[in-house]
Amino acid sequence: MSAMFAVQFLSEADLAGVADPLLGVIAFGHELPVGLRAVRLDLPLRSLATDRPSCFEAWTCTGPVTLYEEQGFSLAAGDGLLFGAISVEAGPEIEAITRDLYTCLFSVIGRAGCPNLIRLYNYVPDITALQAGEERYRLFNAGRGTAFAAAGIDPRSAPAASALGTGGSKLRVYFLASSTGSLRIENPRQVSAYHYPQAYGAAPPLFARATIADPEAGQPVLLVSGTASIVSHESLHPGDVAAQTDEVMRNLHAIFGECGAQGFEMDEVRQLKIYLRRGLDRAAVAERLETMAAPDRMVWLEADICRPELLVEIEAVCR
Ligand code: 3EB
Repeated sequence: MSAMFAVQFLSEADLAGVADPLLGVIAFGHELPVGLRAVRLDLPLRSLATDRPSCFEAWTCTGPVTLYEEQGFSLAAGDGLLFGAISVEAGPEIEAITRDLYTCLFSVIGRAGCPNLIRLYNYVPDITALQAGEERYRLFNAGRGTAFAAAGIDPRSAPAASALGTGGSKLRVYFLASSTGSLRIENPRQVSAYHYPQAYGAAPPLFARATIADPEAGQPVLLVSGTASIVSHESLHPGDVAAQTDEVMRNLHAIFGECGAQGFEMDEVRQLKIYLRRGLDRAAVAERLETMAAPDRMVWLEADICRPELLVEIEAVCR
């Protein structure tokens, strides 16, 4: 049985009427509706979509869903899929907290029979602040790396991911995993994250540029990682949000171009999440995106990007 899932942005009214079983619902800076039977996660990020009263990210599947909790995670299992979310106080011990969180995550997905991660989302408080002389994002990477190594997981099998700053004091992570395998896509314009040089920290970030879930099935889905203005391993166009956006678009085109026979097209994007360090840049960035996706398929969020010089990061889901 191949896993079938979908993700879409919904208003509160649409969420109440959604037909397929919910795995999880993510709220960006809004209160989550009461009585939702799903994994629920609040992300304290400022939503920049002033023209939309409420907007939630809804993950659905086709079969019945079982909700449960384990090792601090809220979990939804169904259809050979496992959706999970966790929030933990981060504090100064961000490296150890991240290591322990990921160690629990690997244990939880293994016990559920869904060891194949499809997508990971990481939100780190004060992500670019210094902690005892080291950037907190680098400490996060160290903790994540230790947990991957301890679980015996090959860095090249890490799934698509995002890592952004967030308000509040908690480290928030959510994920989708499956019982079946998925395909990892790299970007020929960029050094693979797990091969970044030590200049970006002793432990490299662990993620693929994209995952294709269910490449064998009739309905493959492309999940593109947070994509920034990075070529090779270097940040380009510091201080120039328009040029950074154009560079992000070139990276997205390159990633889509790697999907070969699956034939994903950028005009098929069903979900586009745009993170801006400065909310004021929205108009300048929107102009560069042109008609990449209909407005109801886009969410604009104010968030710190993991390198201080980066002003914009974009992630996408296709089909
Ligand atoms: C980059 O390409 C930009 O640490 O999980 C993007 C997606 C980024 C995921 C992560 C980091 C991560 O290096 C930052």
